[in-house]
Amino acid sequence: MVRKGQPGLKIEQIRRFYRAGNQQIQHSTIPAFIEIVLATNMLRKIQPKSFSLKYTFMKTNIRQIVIFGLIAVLVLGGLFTQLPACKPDKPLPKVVEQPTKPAVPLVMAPAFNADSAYYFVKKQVDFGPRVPGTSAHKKCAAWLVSTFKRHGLTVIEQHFKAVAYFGTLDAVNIIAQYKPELPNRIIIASHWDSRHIADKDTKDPNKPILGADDGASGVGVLLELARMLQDSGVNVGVDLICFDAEDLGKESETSVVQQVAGPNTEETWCLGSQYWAANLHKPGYRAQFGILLDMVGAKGARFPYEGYSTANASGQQAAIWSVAKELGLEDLFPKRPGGYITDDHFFVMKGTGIPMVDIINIPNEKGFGAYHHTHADNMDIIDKATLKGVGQVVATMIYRAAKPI
Ligand code: 1BN
Ligand code: ZN
Repeated sequence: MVRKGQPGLKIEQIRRFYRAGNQQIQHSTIPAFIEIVLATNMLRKIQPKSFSLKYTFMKTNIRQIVIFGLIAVLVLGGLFTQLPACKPDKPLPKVVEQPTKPAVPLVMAPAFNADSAYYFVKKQVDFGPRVPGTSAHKKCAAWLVSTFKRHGLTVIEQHFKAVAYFGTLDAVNIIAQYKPELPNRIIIASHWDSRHIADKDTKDPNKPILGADDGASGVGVLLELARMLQDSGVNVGVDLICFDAEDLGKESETSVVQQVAGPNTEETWCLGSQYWAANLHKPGYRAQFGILLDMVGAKGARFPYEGYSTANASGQQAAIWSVAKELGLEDLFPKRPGGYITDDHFFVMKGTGIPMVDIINIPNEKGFGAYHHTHADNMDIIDKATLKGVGQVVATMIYRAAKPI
């Protein structure tokens, strides 16, 4: 019990008094200097308002005088040691400010090289339309396999028959594995085929398209990631999967960007990912999560939240968009819903339960860009800045999925 006017108060007693006065001061929040101020305040505070200074002084015993004196010496001493620094003729010591470090530093990936990614996109387009069953398709597959191998990856070619709505075609999924021995794995995927028709074009709608964005852009990013990974030593298994026969589907009567998931022709699309999900390249294969890249290189691209990803891989989607924000890419990756797209990630999630996020260009509420499934999908619409933004975000996700060694 602390009584007012009690001589020789200890700090703990003062604290108790403050608590009793409902001031809720915690021990850990009181540094030594404040203790002294508190003590001085307390000594002042404990004097009844009606007492004169003289009267109070007379009542104070020697112990109080000693304590008061000590406090005065400490406070004034502290002040005087600071004062010389304020003299104009004495130069201030150079203060080197230390940046405040976060408790756990965030892992950053090396710079993603968009010039190199662009070169890889162009190389694919130079083969011509890569429609399953054609010679351009075969030649491009051989080049993809040799390029991944050249970058030190272990490649599996998964050949299958793609049963399209208009016939059966030879197709191949290409799985390029970085550190195939590691159990902790992630998938970065894209489709590598291009559409057999330009069904949204007024000119030559029955001819196949080059698919610079719709096909080659995603694979261009995968190839550059392979080049980055080869000497990185980054401690996570990465499967760079090029799905075939994604774009042989039958266009439905409704919008391609369905605002609600609906019935129809969805299983005529994404034949490669459907095959892979039913015939995993390794029995019992698992991955932490996957990222699908589809149309990731066009000028003016926007990557909003794709609906199936939000519904089934919301945590991973939020993580990707938060990396984008951290990298100053919130314009490219707006946090708005973009509708539901029946893309390869849909079949991967349906068949394996591995959460997978689709990064896909949906530039406005009308849906895909005007070039989509037309002959305008050529190198003219490819923008290195878009490749760079997507590549840097995905590279960061890979580096952050790695376990510290
Ligand atoms: C994406 C790009 N897709 C094809 N080219 C997949 C898709 C399938 C999109 C059906 C909409 C509907
Ligand atoms: Zn397409």
